[in-house]
Amino acid sequence: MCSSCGCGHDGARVTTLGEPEGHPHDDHTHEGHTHEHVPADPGTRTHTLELEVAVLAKNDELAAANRDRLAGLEIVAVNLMSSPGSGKTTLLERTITDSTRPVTVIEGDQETLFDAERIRRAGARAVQVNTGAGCHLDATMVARALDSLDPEPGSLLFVENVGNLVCPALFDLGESRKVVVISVTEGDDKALKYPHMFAAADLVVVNKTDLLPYVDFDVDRFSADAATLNPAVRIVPVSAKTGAALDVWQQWLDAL
Ligand SMILES: Nc1nc2c(ncn2[C@@H]2O[C@H](COP(=O)(O)OP(=O)(O)O)[C@@H](O)[C@H]2O)c(=O)[nH]1
Ligand SMILES: [Mg+2]
Repeated sequence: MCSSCGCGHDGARVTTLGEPEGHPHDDHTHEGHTHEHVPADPGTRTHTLELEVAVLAKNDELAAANRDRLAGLEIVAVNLMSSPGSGKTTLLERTITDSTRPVTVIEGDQETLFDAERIRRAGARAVQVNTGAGCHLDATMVARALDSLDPEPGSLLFVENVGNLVCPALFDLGESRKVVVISVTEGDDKALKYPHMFAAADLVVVNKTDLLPYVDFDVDRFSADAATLNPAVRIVPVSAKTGAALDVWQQWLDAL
């Protein structure tokens, strides 16, 4: 986790983008500390581990509160995780267009409002959480984002996590399902290299299948590796660009 990888949070920023285009609305930005700062510890490994356990336990408590809050509103929340560039935002743009339920999105990136702006252009409400030096979203950030976003009862909420196949796996956000997106340009060895992420997933989207003729990604090998880590995991190969097999993804979402 973060005290191991060295990332820190000097204060995450939550920015609410207004209504989707055609529905003008004021933007709001809130700044402040949302994450207990874990100082670099030159001392013993034991002390570092104690800090890690304490931070994760606190996060789990806050995630449980998020889960209760979302359940009370009958909102299904999907935590989307991947390396940077695997196609999470592109997949969301298509999903917003195809969804029969209202969709809202919490966008996580270290900097910029780019992805929240893309979501808004696609027709859904979004808030952007900028984590600064942080490499993942945590339950506190999601709680603050929910305060701003105020998603409607019965809607589908996506949390696009910070692009990273490591730390986001450890932080429960209070989501209903965890989805990992991997694109075929990343190599078919990634399940075994990043086992925690794939072991935690309810579903893995293998994106950019339109590029399969040009790369040596073996979908069967990848699926077999993922199954050794997580026998129950569902693998859905799609192309968010061409729309190939997105109906399978949409059906999985509809069944949640
Ligand atoms: N060829 C191809 N490119 C894609 C696909 N999905 C996304 N991309 C491209 O991959 C890049 C990163 O996509 P983005 O959605 O921003 O990824 P994110 O960082 O995971 O949100 C962009 O240039 C997209 O156009 C796909 O299915 N096929
Ligand atoms: Mg993105």
